[in-house]
Amino acid sequence: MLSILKKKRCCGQEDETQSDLERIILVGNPNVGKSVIFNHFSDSYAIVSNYPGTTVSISKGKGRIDGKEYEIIDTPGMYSLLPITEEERVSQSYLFDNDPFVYVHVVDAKNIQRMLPLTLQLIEAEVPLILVLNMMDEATERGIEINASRLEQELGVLVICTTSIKGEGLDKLEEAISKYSFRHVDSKVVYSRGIEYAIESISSLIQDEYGISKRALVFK
Ligand SMILES: Nc1nc2c(ncn2[C@@H]2O[C@H](COP(=O)(O)OP(=O)(O)OP(=O)(O)O)[C@@H](O)[C@H]2O)c(=O)[nH]1
Ligand SMILES: [Mg+2]
Repeated sequence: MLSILKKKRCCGQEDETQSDLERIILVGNPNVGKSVIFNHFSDSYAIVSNYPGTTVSISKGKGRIDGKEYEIIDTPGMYSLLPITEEERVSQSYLFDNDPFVYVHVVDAKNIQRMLPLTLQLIEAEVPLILVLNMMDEATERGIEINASRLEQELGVLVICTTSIKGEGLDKLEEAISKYSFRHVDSKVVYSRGIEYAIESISSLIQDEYGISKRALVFK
């Protein structure tokens, strides 16, 4: 099960498919608008290729935000950090990759309740994160109101509302990315004393550094 886990690479160890640019990685459930956002940010030279050893395609492109160039990666949809499908395994492998600048976690605002479990897992993994509530047009049509600033306070991560097919909110997302700096956020899910004790005990046995927190690794 841990076969897809990669230890954090040490400085100087480069893989030829990686550029020196800071990377923005789009993650989230299937069909939430990740690729629409990818197409907005990435230039016309985006490359679609199969993830090594799989038939799962990954799009990589470059994009300029506030004068700075980034590599942007569009991952296949995933429901959970406990992967079942090959697509989820591939998406998850990006979570263990070396230090992306930020993960942009895109969710479908009209189905926010179904989406937030993955958000909580990403917070638990202590990865750099911006949460994008996309498809706000459809949420609004359905009379769903979301207090984004309250959600931001509760979760401790930046929350940006977008309707990506109309380009709405993408300027705010650009601004959030350009000003982003990582801030540690404690896990929002606290288990019973026994489970927390087990998490603590197992974490203390993990010596190496991975792309996600030891707490999240324990669950895997
Ligand atoms: N109404 C509305 N539709 C959107 C919005 N963003 C994306 N869509 C539509 O939602 C569908 C899915 O968008 P994609 O960008 O392909 O979604 P994805 O997250 O990349 O999906 P997977 O690659 O399957 O994981 C498309 O038909 C988009 O046109 C939005 O803000 N509002
Ligand atoms: Mg897509």
